[in-house]
Amino acid sequence: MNTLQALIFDVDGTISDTERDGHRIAFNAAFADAGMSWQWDAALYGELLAVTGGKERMRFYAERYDRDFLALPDADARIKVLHAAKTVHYVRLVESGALPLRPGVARLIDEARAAGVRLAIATTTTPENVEVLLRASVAPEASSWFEVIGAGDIVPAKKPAPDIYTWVLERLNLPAHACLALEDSANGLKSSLAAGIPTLVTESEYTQGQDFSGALAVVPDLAQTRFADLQALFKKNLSST
Ligand code: XBP
Ligand code: MG
Repeated sequence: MNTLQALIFDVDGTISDTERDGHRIAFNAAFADAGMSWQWDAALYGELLAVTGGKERMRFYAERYDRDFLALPDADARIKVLHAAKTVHYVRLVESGALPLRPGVARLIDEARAAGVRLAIATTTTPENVEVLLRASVAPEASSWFEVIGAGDIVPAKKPAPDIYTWVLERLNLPAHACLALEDSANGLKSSLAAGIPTLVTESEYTQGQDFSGALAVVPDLAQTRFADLQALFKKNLSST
């Protein structure tokens, strides 16, 4: 199997810059609705992105900044409720068209489909968030273009653990070396590489300058990356391994 069989896309930061003006706003709206004083500005949110997963991120924040919250007997249940409310806000935001695709993403998806390459998603975000982003920002039927969508709590260990990529590979029934992953963060890259998948990194606003050792290449965005370039990178990597 020496031709590229599948492209596996990360979502947040790779398909769209969703964090600062999407997830962050939705978290803050959920905190305000619950009458809480938590408010995450753009800089603080950058620190919190060290932890993937919204529920895990809230717990990380509380560990650092609000240990009284964590001492509540129902802290975990509260986090779950807050997260569900955050997802409602996020879905509404995406539906409003607030989160456009990053440059080159739509074209690359079209080119890959035209070439008959299989498409999949591996993300730590909640499944509803993926569905709505694909529907609102790619095309109404875009979910059906992705044969496997691995998202959220489907695996207990989120990125940088390899589990979500391994889960997707199993469902695609493909070996890691037949695929190429597209990621934007060091945590995402660690995850895809630990699963054995060659990976191209498109830096995003929060991930510029992170350690991307092991990536096939690092580009500022996908505007100049054609599908043919991905195939060439893939082949070059195969011949060097
Ligand atoms: C990014 C994440 C997610 C989102 C928030 O995932 O870490 O946690 O920030 O989404 P990726 P949830 O880059 O892997 O797409 O609140 O739904 O977890
Ligand atoms: Mg990402």
